[in-house]
Amino acid sequence: GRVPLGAQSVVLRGFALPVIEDLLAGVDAVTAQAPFRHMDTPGGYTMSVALTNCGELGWTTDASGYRYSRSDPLSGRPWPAMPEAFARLARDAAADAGFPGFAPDACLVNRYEPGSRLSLHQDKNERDYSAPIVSVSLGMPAMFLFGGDERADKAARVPLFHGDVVVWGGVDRLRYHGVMPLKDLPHPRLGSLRINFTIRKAG
Ligand code: MD3
Ligand code: FE
Repeated sequence: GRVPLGAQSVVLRGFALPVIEDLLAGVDAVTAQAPFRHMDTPGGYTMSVALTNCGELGWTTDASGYRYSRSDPLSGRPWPAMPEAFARLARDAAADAGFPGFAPDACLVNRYEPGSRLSLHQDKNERDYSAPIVSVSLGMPAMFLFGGDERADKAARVPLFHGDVVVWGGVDRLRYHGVMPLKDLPHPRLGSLRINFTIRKAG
């Protein structure tokens, strides 16, 4: 099914299910080169979500701030290549949602355990907000929070399940969003984990 979230954002329920094993193999290939790690925020917290990246550019955070970089600060090496299955799925989903010609150069991979959460934020470190962001959810379900253009705007709660793909663009690109603390509802394929990856044009 197709569930509109905003004027230019849509949940494509189960869109990733036909290629799920290719995507999981891609996650394993990426994390073998660039393992999940808990990064520090400029505000002095350590994220409860562990992350890694693939593609030319990777999103990082430390005490000095948020940024995209070409290399993994843990290894000093370039981030692993974006698996072809990620790029193809993102292009197909973006086109389906009205954003043809999506050419991503970055993919942020988030790993949630029970209790992990992501507080309300905007994604503003990308150079060009005209490109959409495509997100893919794997494993345990999560309650996604979809707010407005200002932090104080009331946020809608949207459940996201294994295999769901969401495309955000246009007027919805800078809306506040977050993820509620994960419940422990073990998934048959991934156990007590949720993996979300977001495919982006950052540079
Ligand atoms: C709405 N990740 O990595 S994906 C993130 O489930 C992030 O891990 C969440 O927020 C997760 O930055 C949510 C959905 C998402 C991603 C980017 C957006 C929603 C968005 C950008 C603008 C508006
Ligand atoms: Fe985000």
